[in-house]
Parts: sequence; structure tokens; C-alpha cells
Amino acid sequence: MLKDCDALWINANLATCDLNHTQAYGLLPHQVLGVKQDKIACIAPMPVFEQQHSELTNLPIHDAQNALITPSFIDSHTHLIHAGNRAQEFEQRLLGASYEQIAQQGGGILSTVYATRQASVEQLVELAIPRLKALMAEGVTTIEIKSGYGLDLHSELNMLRAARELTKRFPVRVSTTLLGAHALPPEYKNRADAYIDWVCQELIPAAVAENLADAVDVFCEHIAFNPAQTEKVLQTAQTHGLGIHIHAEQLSNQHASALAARYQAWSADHLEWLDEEGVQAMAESGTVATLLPAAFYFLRETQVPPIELLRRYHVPMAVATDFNPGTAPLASLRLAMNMACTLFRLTPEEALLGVTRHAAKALGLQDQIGQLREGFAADFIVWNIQHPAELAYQVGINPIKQRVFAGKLSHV
Ligand code: DI6
Ligand code: FE
Repeated sequence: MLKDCDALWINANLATCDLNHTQAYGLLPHQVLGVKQDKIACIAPMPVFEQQHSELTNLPIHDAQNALITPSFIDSHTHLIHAGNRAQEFEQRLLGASYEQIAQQGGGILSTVYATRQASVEQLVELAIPRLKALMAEGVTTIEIKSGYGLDLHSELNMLRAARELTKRFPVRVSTTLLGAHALPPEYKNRADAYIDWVCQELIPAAVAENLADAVDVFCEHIAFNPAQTEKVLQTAQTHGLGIHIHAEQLSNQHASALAARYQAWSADHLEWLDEEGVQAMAESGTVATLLPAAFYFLRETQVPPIELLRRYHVPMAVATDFNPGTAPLASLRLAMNMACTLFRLTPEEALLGVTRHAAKALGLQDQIGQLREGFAADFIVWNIQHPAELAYQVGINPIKQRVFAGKLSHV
């Protein structure tokens, strides 16, 4: 009932991203959307509002004036918390060094580890704020943030504490991921198995004890951890009831996506070298394929993820920034959507679902966010655009009219 709502948005075209609406984008033209507390309470055609108008005089009413409303965006893969930057490495790569060579020489991820270990929680938060604000200004209300630049107990937990702290200061939801198995720290040089044992026996339990991690992630790659080491971490995550993400098939095919699918991973991410067996395994386990076109772009990769196969097997595709100082210094989810279209040939509709419904599933939050649907979080954006395809099409213009998080208008 509209009169039970706390606020209404009227004259709105909704791109619900809800499968139950068979139109592309789940489009419902000329609707009223009612919010109660932090949830969407009612979605109805405008004539329903007109009939009940006389009973609704005390309600705050926002006239969308035929603007488009979408679920707000979810950036489901970021390394937002870190210190330092790697502009020099960017230059080295342009002069011919590869990402792998730089990593093998002790640069790359480890250079960010050295900088991050020097920073306090407060400094990490301060460094993250402008990055977060940039994402929020484009319509993001949920963001996944990984650790992985500490690689010791104190620094890994501090990264997660900084990520949690952001939710106390900003109207944003954060999903945290422990990426202790991101790179081998210098203290464990040539002792990767011992490091993985430490991750499983000390680091994961410590993060769980403080409720700092919603999920666990592993970089399974020839320059990082092998499938056997990866599996140990996934087993431990499962024992603790944590969600699972995996950095898989980014630089080579390690069959890591199929491995993670056996552990019901929420998502497998990157996937440039994914094969059909991996796609099939992901389809069976309901694992989301998270595409990170910015990393592909910055590394000037040429191997494109198998989009056609993912479509054929109905594997849901998410799109995220992978914001990080090495391979994706990009705090724009809208540009990532555009790159998913131009570089990977996603349709604009797939790109939008990739930052809404499918991104929610990649975070295990598919029953709460990512769709305009009664009972879902009242997290949505009112856009000054005519058609949802414009969101992936145009870059550098920000058509946000209103940003609503948990039922409240929020300004960034
Ligand atoms: N793959 C990535 O794209 C990021 N981590 C990973 O495993 C990059 C991390 C970095 O280079 O700092
Ligand atoms: Fe990443």
C-alpha cells in the first residue's frame, strides 16, 4: 500500500534488472516506487498512485519527471585500500617490461605491500576516501574491498579494519574479502607452502574472530599460488563459512575457476584464459564470472574472456573496476562498463546487469540488493537519461539526479 510508505518517487521509468519482468533491462515505464525505512516497499503503475492520491497528502513525494531509475551500482571487485602508487611501474611496462617480469623482480604487488605496511588504519582510510568518493559519485552504493597488500597479520587485519571503517563514515555498504594469498611476502621467500599454512591456520581464523572478512580470495597464477595451495585456502574458507572469490585465469589457464566452482565460489574473476570446462563448472555451481576489463586494458592484454561461452552456459557476468595501483588504477565503474562493451563486446544491458543483479550475486547478496524489487534494499539512482543503454555508452558525463542509499537521499 502506497500510504504505508515513508516516501514515494513518482513518474519514474524503472530499469528494475528483475528477471520477472521480461522486457530488456526489466523496464517498467511510468511507475511509482515507494520506500519504507531502508527497503523498497511498493512498485506500481502511476494510475495506482493517481487513484490513491487523496490519501497520500502527508508523504514526501519526489517527482522523477520521467527520469530513469536503476538499482544503484555494486563494484564487486576492488583493492581500494592501499598506500603508495605504481606510476613508475606503468612507465616500465610501456618501455617493454611485462607485469610478470616486474613481479618476479620483487616489484609489482610487493612494492604496494611495502608502502601499505607503513600506513596506519587512519592513513589507509584517508587514502581510500577520494577513491571511494569517485565511485560513489557515479552511483555506487556497495563496494567489495580486498586485503592483500599487508601479507602479515597486523597489516592484513588493518586493511580490513580500514574497509569496515568506511561504512561508518559514508552512506555505503562494504563487503570485505581477505586476500592473504595474493603474493608471497619476502619473509616467506621460497616457502610458499609454509605461507599458505600460516594463512589457513593463523590469518583466516584471526580475521574471523574479529568478524573482519565476509569472504576469502586467492590469486591462483604461475606468479602467485598454485592450485594445490589455492585449494587449501578454499577449504579453510569453507570451514569458516566464508564466501569465496578467486583471481583466476588472468594470465594463464590454471583451471582455478573449476576448482573454485567445486567450493561453490561466489565469483571467479578476470577469466581471460578460461576454457569450456571451467565455464561448465561455473554454470553448475552458480559461480558468477566477474569481468575486469580495466586490468585487461592497462596490461594491454589481447586474450579476451570467452564471453560467447559464458552466455551459452548462462553464467551470470559481473563487471567491476578491480581498482588497484598496479593493473587497474581506475576509479570509474561507468568506464569499466563501457570497456566491457567496447573491449569484451558485452551489450549495454549485460553491462548494467553486471553492476547490479549479477554483481549482487557475486557478493552473495542477491536476495537483498541489485534489483528494484519489493523487499529489496532501497538503494537506487535517479538518472537524467532516457534509456539505460546510455549508462554504458557515454563516458565523462555524470547524469546522476539523485542517489538513494537505504531509503535516504545521499549527496556525495
Ligand atoms: N590481479 C590483479 O589484477 C590485481 N591482483 C591480482 O591478483 C593486481 C594487483 C597489483 O598488481 O597490485
Ligand atoms: Fe583484483
